[in-house]
Amino acid sequence: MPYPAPAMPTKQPAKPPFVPAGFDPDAAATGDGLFGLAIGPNDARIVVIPVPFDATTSYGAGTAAGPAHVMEASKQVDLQDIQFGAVWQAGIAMLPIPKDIAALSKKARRVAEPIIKVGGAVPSNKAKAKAHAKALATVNAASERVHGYVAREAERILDRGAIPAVLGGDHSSPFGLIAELSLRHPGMGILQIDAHADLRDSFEGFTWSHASIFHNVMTRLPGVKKLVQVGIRDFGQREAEFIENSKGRVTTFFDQRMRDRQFNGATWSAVCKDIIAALPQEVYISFDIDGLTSEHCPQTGTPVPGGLTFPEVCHLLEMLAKTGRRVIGFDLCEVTPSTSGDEWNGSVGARVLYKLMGCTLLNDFRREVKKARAAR
Ligand SMILES: [Mn+2]
Repeated sequence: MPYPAPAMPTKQPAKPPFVPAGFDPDAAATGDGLFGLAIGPNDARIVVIPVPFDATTSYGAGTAAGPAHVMEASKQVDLQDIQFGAVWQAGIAMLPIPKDIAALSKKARRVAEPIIKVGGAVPSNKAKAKAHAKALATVNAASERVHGYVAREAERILDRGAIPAVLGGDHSSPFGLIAELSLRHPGMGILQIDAHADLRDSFEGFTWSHASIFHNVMTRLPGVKKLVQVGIRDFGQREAEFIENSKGRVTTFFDQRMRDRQFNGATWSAVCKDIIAALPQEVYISFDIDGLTSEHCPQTGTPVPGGLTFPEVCHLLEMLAKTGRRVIGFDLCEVTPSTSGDEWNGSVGARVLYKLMGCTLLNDFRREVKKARAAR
């Protein structure tokens, strides 16, 4: 192990922590913010941009409700973390869920549905083909509006010196954030945890499909040097070719191949070491909840057998933080409330979100301490 085993990390922040007067982290949540905290976005170290948008999900719509669902479930998460300590003390907040984006999602989805139904096939009838093209343009324009909203908010958060995150929404949600970060951190890498490669060159005609996010990222954002995919178990021929032809810019840890190594005696730690070694110093984490095994996300848009367990992901995140990698931002996407009204999907999502924050903040604090020491 390249790092010493951690002591119980009870005092994470080295800087004066944000602790509201009289706040008891062990009491039932009283604040109406994320994780029951009552801190505003202007004071938070991590600010979450909620994106209630899912115009193009192939089947099982509903991830537009993800931000509200995760927010609700987050109030039940206990705030002391065995791996990352008192993560909340750094200051965590989420922007209000934008009603206009939620309305736009509904509208775009209505327009997209007939196209999704026929798998994007262009009708042979001339008039119908024209309507089809018009519908595609409407949905693409809606997606671009979402990217604009996310990029603008990300810019504001970054200008303040805080760390931005996106809570989707479908997996197209974070494009504006990744774009903004790629301008400020050229050479950055992305750690993608996902069941799907998401490397399609548009899907069903939608330029900004959830299934195309990393095709768009890798072809449009030259500041992104590297994409490392983990848990992939659903991909097409052209996606495989894209990986092959990427000249090492995309490294994919296919779920089956990771398991094969473990079946032959490799430890999960050894696999994680290779995943992390493929990443540059500055890392963005893109977390599609369907990267986990499907019992963690029974309601997600496109569940696939296989996948990572929660402790495996936590181990990977802790190892990543302890190699000193800098996490510059992250997203969590595709969390979908169950139709029966139980909180399971949101509860898993909220816990993944807290771990992503812990992983991000661990080195953030160390850097702050270093900076403070250097200044003395
Ligand atoms: Mn995905």
